[in-house]
Amino acid sequence: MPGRIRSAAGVLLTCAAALPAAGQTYDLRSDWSDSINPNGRWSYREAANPLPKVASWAPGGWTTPQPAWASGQVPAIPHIPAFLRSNGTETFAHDWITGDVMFHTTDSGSGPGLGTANIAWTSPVDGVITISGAVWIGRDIGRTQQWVLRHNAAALAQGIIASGDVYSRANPFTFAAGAAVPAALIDRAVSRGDEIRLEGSPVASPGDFIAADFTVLVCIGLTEQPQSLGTCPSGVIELRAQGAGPGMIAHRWKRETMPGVFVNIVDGPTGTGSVISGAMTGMLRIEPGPGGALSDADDGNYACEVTSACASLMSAVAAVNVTCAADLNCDGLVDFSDYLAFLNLYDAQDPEVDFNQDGLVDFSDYLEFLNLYDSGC
Ligand SMILES: [Ca+2]
Ligand SMILES: [Ca+2]
Ligand SMILES: [Ca+2]
Repeated sequence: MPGRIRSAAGVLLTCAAALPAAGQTYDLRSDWSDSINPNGRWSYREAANPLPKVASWAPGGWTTPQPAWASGQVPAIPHIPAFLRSNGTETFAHDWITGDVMFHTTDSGSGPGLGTANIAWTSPVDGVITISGAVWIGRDIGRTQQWVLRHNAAALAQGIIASGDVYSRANPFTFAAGAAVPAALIDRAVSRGDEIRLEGSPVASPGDFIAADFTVLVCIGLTEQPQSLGTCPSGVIELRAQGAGPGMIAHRWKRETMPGVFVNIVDGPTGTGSVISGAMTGMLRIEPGPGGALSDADDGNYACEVTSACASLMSAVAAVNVTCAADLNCDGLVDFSDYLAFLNLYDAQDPEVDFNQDGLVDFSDYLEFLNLYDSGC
């Protein structure tokens, strides 16, 4: 069921030509990998450095070693920071259960101290996300820790977790409770490549284990944006956009008819020599119709509105320019390479350069070409 509209230019649509969406909930716990880091959108790091795998990591009192992303093997220095998803074999007192994710913060006494331990999620979309999660002290031996949730450099939420505080696995310190503006975690705009990052570090004491839940829901986004392009009258215009989010994803291509006004495109002949297809899919195609061609009538700004079960979003705007017959190599530009192409075709008496269509390739075609060439189409 379509929900909120995410763009001033957007008009919410129901659309029959919907595609199934990939899973768009990213959960630190269920996405966890003991085999690769970065792991899809997640990485387990010290500062910007993803940590290597240590197959059998086990601090004192931890009877059964288990896999970790860590600076090194215990008891060697360094062995911290370390990130793990518990296999449930720890024998010291702790406040996590099998399957929970926890990390030991940077501690220069046991590690290189290269920076803050952090779990980063990197956005695959330009779009809108909702962030949720919580932290608590995973092991309480009196070491106070602080945590910060960031979007790139900006702090969204933060807090202190300490011995004897109210926080525990049963009552964790939620991101929302530590947020300066809790609503900023909901329907938050992100760009592809942005990081949402949970950082943990010691406060005037050694590092220790912070246990964490961390989930990012992509409400609506675009993993692919349409790109501006130019082509010649015999060419084909292909614009791509790929929506992402929960539920079925609908794609709806639009064209700007007045500044800022985008109107739905429909499949079929345009009436100016071209034919449109894919107007309700991830790829819009405009090509010459039977006996026709692309023309300046196809020039313009195009965009795709994508709609998930959660919201709608307008893509970036792609500018399309159809050139003229002087663009002989059909790359959307009229330049010296077209001039050379003309000379070759002229020498070969190729009918493609019979610009005045009199059945001959001669000097008058050269003059026609020069006129088009000088105009730049
Ligand atoms: Ca044009
Ligand atoms: Ca060209
Ligand atoms: Ca001619």
